[in-house]
Amino acid sequence: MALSKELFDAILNGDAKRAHAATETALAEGAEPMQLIADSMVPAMDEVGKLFEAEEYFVPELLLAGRAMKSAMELIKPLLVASGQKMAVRVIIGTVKGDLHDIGKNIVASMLEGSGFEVIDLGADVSPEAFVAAVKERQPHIVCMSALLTVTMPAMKTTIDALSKAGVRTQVKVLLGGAPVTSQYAKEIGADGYSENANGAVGLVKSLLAVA
Ligand code: B12
Repeated sequence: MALSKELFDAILNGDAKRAHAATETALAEGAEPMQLIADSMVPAMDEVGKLFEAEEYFVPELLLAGRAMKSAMELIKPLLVASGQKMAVRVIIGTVKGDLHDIGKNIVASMLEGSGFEVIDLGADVSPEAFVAAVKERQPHIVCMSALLTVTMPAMKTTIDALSKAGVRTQVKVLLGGAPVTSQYAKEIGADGYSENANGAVGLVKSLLAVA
């Protein structure tokens, strides 16, 4: 049973308690954590986005849906993380400056952790300077950036430029993601890779670093 209609409805209606309970039930019934994300949670957020575009939902509804998504992730994240064995690969991840969307970034972070990578999550609204400081201090192999707004996408380029200026760009591979980002854009601004989802992010890290 992949799709939990109850979880989908709970997120769509911004009901965090119901989302938590629906997740518990679905997991107890044997649903795979990743499939719950792909078949119930992400489609629910897509629907929320459509309702926002149609001006049936407004920012408060987006916030409530985001909270419902997070309360479901509280149960799912430990399961994703537990499935991995630690590898000597360090990843820094953050949502770029000016952008507060962190749900997708959090899923990517959990999936990477679940695949055994060490993940340092800088949070949302991360300035280029903060990315540079973290790279210097933590010496990661990979830097992942997320952006959900077309107006914050340029901060990805500013961050890559800041990494170059600080002399650390060649030490790391830079991966991009987030709904408005494309592989074309990633190429244009000099990133090393792009993926449209969290599974792809794991594959990209593995292929870029040639780990099994
Ligand atoms: C929830 C939400 C919010 C919440 C965010 C809560 C939170 N903590 O994240 C709140 C209410 C804060 C919010 C605010 C705003 N939002 Co908003 N929001 C959304 C909504 C409905 C869902 C986003 C989401 O979580 N999707 C689910 C996740 C799982 O998907 P995802 O983020 O795309 O991530 C996946 C992939 O992209 C990928 N990925 C993501 N990051 C990365 C990184 C890497 C490295 C890789 C490889 C992959 C990867 O993997 C993820 C998992 O598969 C979207 C609509 C939509 N359908 O996307 C609008 C949307 C993004 N918001 C929008 C807007 C306009 C705003 C506001 C400007 C509204 C306002 N007037 O105030 C503000 C901006 C605030 C700010 N400065 O950031 C627009 C953006 C339009 C645009 N193109 O620029 C959208 C598209 C809605 C719309 N249709 O108009 N929002």
